[in-house]
Amino acid sequence: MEVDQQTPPSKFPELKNDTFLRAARGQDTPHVPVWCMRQAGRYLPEFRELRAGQDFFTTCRTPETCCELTLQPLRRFPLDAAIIFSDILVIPQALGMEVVMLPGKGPTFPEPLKNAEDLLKLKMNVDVAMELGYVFEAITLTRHMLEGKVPLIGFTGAPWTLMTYMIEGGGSNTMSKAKRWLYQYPEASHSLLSLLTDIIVEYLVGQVAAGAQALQVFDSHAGCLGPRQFAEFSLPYMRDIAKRVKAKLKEAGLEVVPMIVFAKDAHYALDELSQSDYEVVGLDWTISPKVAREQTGLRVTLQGNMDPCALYAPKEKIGNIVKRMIEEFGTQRYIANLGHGLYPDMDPEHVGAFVEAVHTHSKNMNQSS
Ligand code: 1CP
Repeated sequence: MEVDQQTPPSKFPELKNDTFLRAARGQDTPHVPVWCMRQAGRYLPEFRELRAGQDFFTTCRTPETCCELTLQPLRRFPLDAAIIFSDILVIPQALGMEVVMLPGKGPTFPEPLKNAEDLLKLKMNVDVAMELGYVFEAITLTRHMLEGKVPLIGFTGAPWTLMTYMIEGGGSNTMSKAKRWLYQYPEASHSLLSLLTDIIVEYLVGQVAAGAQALQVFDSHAGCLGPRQFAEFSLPYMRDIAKRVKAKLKEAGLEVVPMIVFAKDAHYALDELSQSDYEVVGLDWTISPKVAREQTGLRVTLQGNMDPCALYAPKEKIGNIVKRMIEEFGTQRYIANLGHGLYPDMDPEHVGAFVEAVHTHSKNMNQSS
């Protein structure tokens, strides 16, 4: 399908299922909406087939393939939202860093940042539309091809999580190289986090202009920071992102879309996160829904948080786990999800059982209340 990039958002097909957006905005829903982090992923045979032999970041730069990968899980499961297929590491690439995907090893930076002087190697005035326009194209195309079935979520990595990859050069258990910067080069760390924040703000506004109907900020590596370091090196930037994105959307006459913050393992910051400009707070599985609700009240919608590994349970058991989870969260101001992404060895049928159980149990609970 030919898509004119100039098509104004009003020309997008009408949304048929707004359950996810209603929940995100704190409105009542007839059932609990559900989606899964990493729903477009290697656990699906059709995903592996389409990706076979193609370089990961080449895929990310091919809007037609991103669109197809985004749609694949929706053909199998009655999910209530789609998330654009892309990766958080496209931002370090836009800053001029090389990132390659090594089979069996994951994303790798051949030349990670080593010391404060290395910041000079980064591009300072990134033209976001030029460097990341391929993501915007993928979003616009996908929004059309979704035909209004469900809303499309755009996303970004949070400044701190992106900083960890840029310094560690890839995945890490301790994040000790990146954390070393916080103690040895606090000023340079703040410069890098500010630079990332500026790009992220523009990138997220661009995603909404292109057709994203909600935005999620992934601070996947928040957990290696303690409360003090999170308060200094992550939270202010996360807050700034939500505030500035919303102001810019208003200024540009674009829809002010709901925003989700997912700061994995940062339970100590739940209260503060629920008082920032995010409508939805995503939770990992290591916090009980009751405790999370007590800390956030009804200020925000909560999203999460089934242990992804619960999908290894027999299908019949998944229903019980889901039922208990919804009972604890309640059926309103709640978006069901996993506490982190799906793993490649998960059985798609079990993912289907999870999605179905959320709909069935939440409808039953709504009817009997
Ligand atoms: O070849 C492949 O298919 C590699 C697997 C893969 C996939 C499917 C990677 C490499 N990225 C993605 C897509 C992706 N990444 C999405 C797509 C949309 C969806 O969710 O369906 C999203 C939202 C991401 C975001 C992302 N990338 C995060 C944040 C979420 C999280 O998992 O915490 C992170 C940390 C990354 C980095 C990354 N990209 C890929 C891998 C294997 C990793 C993790 C590397 C590591 O830290 O070890």
